[in-house]
Amino acid sequence: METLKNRIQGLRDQFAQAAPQVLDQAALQELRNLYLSRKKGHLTQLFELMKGLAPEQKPAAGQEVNSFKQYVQSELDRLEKELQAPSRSGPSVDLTLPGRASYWGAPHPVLLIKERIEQIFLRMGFSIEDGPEMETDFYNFEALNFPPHHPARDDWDTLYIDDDLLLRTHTSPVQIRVMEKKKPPIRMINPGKVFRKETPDPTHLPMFFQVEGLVVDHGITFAHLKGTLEYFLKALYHDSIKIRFRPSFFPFTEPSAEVDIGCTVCNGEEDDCRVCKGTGWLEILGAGMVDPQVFKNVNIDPEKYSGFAFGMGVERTAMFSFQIPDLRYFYENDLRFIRQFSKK
Ligand code: 2NM
Repeated sequence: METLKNRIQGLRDQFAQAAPQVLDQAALQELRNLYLSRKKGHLTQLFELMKGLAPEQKPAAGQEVNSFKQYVQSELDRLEKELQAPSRSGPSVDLTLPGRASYWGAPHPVLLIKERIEQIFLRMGFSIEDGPEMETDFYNFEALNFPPHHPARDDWDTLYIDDDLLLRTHTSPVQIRVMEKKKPPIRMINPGKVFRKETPDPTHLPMFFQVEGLVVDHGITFAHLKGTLEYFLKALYHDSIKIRFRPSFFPFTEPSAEVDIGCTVCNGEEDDCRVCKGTGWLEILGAGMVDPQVFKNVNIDPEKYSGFAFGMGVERTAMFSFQIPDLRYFYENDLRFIRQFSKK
């Protein structure tokens, strides 16, 4: 009796060891034969052994052998079901491999600054507008008062798709599209990607983000332009930021100005500052009063309405906010760079 019990325990252990190795139908059949085959299966042998026992031992022995047979059968059924489940048909999983660390992304610094700019103008009641990145010559140049072959076009290195289609060199075409559709008052910003035929270097990229803005209403003056941009720059940097307006030229505005802020790195105190080159000033915005010809091009009467427009490069602005020395870092997609600009 004891030998029988020991034998069963041994077989049970062997079975428990063999079961996890069963990965296909052939192995399952082999295991089934080993235990249940009528001729030489372990269970057949156990029943043979029982025959030699004293009659009074047989009932207890029968119980032992039968319960082991039930165990074997139910385990074989379970293995059969597992083999049919799809998870077993793919590559098996090696649970001893080290885990793969998941990595966290972070908001891109250009988008962080773009959103900050948007929030400030939303608070002033501006709307956010959008338009196509591929434009016609009319929207990108002609409506903005660049006549065909005019030398002013030479300042914009343009990526042409064919004679008429091009990748927009500024987001101003969005303003033309809005002015064509909507009557003033207009108070809008139009953030987006722009494209120029440039070789990347620390201060140039062939693709970058702009935020431009436009206000059109009765009686808009240069004072509105100045007040709006001063409010904006103080909100973006800080209340005591130095601001200066310099006369400039754009084909679509008259008069035009370039707007500088006091250097965010040296505050005008270092002669060899590599950001402001010792000038103490950083050029951050272009702006001006919308040229009457632009209004005529979109059927707005310049005798009744006036307006101002402005534009800035987002990467440039982010460069000054975060003190990044080279624009190319923004698009190398190095997570060690990108993670530095937000808390998460
Ligand atoms: C700038 C600077 C100055 C501008 C003007 C216009 C429009 F459509 F109203 F004529 N759009 N954008 C403008 C003016 C853009 O970016 C440096």
